[in-house]
Amino acid sequence: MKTPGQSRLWRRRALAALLASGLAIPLAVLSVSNGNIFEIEGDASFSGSGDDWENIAAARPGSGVSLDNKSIAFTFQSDGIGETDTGFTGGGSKDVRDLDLWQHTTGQVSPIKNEIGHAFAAAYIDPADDHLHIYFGLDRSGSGGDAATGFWFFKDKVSLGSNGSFNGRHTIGDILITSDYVQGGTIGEVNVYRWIGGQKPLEIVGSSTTLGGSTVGDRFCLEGGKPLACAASNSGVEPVPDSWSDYFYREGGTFEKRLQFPERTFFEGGIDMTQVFGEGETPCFSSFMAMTRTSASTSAQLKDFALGDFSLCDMAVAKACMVEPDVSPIVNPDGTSIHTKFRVRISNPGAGAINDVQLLETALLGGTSGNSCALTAVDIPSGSGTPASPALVIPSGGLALSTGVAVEVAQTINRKSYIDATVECDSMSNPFLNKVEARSSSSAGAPPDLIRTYDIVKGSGDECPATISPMLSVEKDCVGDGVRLVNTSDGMLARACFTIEIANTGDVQLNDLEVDDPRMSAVSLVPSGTSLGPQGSANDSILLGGDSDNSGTIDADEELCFNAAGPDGGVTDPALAKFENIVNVSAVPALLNPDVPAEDQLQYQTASDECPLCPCVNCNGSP
Ligand SMILES: [Ca+2]
Ligand SMILES: [Ca+2]
Ligand SMILES: [Ca+2]
Ligand SMILES: [Ca+2]
Repeated sequence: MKTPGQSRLWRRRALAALLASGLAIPLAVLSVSNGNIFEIEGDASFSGSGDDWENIAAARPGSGVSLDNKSIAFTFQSDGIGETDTGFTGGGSKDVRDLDLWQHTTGQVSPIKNEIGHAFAAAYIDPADDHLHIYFGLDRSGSGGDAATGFWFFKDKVSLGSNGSFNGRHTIGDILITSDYVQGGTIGEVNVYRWIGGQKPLEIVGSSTTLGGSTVGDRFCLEGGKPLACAASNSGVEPVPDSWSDYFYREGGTFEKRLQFPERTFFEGGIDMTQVFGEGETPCFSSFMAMTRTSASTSAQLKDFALGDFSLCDMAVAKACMVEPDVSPIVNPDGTSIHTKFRVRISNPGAGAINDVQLLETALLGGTSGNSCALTAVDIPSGSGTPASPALVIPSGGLALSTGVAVEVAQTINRKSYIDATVECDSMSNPFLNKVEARSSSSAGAPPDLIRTYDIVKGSGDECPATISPMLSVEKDCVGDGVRLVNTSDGMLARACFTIEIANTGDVQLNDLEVDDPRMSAVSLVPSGTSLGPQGSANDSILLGGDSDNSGTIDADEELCFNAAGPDGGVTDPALAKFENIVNVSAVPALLNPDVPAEDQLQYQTASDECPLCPCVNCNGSP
């Protein structure tokens, strides 16, 4: 038995010997079975020409092995085994059912021959004809008996949901490949299905039953010069590559780590997706599932599965606050709303272009919400995509957005590229917890099948609060700097008159103003509901006790006076006697700083002044 290292060495030596001998290496046909792209031959080891799973496993996090791969997208999943495994349960878990009828459970769910240890997929472009090939495979922890496999490529993002459910649904164009080992373990059956929805949701694209097939070594391919699909499983012991996550095999009761795949425990296959979808079409798969099953039939009972992201053509959307001094985020001149600029980045991390890219605001806008947003710019970096068609016209001030109404922001975004849209919002909430959705289509002109959302959530650190500076000032002044004597029906009385000036010296409107001066009035000196606009606005201050109507004279109803019943403090020397008066003012800011308790942001101010009984005579510092 060769060890893994010896096996690779042997292969490389064989290749070197072949080259040295001067024999022509036969030109590989342009097909999914082309070993110069990917080796489907029933092992996982890289032999030096095309990639193999050894290369893909090396790219998984923590592999500790440095080995390149030429894939344009890949996934390598380590599945649970034994009690930690998650597999199918329930009668609804069938290929012909949509995912809302599937169920999963965790525990020892599978017979050992169905126990998936790892599952993997990788996508390649054939440089000769630009065809998209997708390779897939799994290893299992037991052998014996037949063991059918299935591989789903989902366009939707599929993940495990709560209570045994699955998140995500089938989309037209999802692909299923099933295969079975027959006749003592040799692969003899391969079926390719496409999800088309409706009563009979699985349409057969090609199968060994209708097309026939042929076997070379451990590899079985559907018939044709460019086979639609191929599959292989190991007829002998094969090394587990060094880059692999630990492989466990169970014989009897316990799982043992092994350095070789026992025969028929390793499975791999490939499909020419361009033959399925047609030239120039890139199916935007997002998720990949490998599964074991009772047969290759679409009515088979499904056993174990391994599920992971496989972003062949994907989209992501993210939203970030743009912090620009005096621009964003700031309090608007109205003092009741904030202005925030957001950068919405829509990116395509996948392998094919995405089409008809749309942007939607999903936060509540307009009406009485106090929120409004406008698209003010779309930036498509050079080479990243093409502008919307028909062209997007953004008027000065921006293109107003309505909740849930899509705006096309780009016709295409190229693979591994992004575009930026600028959205500017005004809101009476600080911060504005804004939400956005991006939509695009895997096929130009088709309804959107990639839908991604991004919410700015409180406490996430993404919020974009404006810093509010509420400020209130109060001045109280004794009119004439002393009391005056007035003749009343009660005789001559000393009357002390004051002016009170209350000003908003901050950037935010102050509501529910209260001016309390118990000597003047038992109730607030201003009507309930009085507001002061931010500093600089027309209503940023109130004058009480003065010529508030600007008529040139202080009318009786403008005066703010009280009759002094006697000198304060029992002072008998009239020169020292004075009448003091205090005013307390409070107000509630229209906007609050998010991280400060609301009660700590209420505004309180107190002012006082004195009216002396006798005017200052010498005015040199002593009365
Ligand atoms: Ca291989
Ligand atoms: Ca190989
Ligand atoms: Ca599993
Ligand atoms: Ca498993």
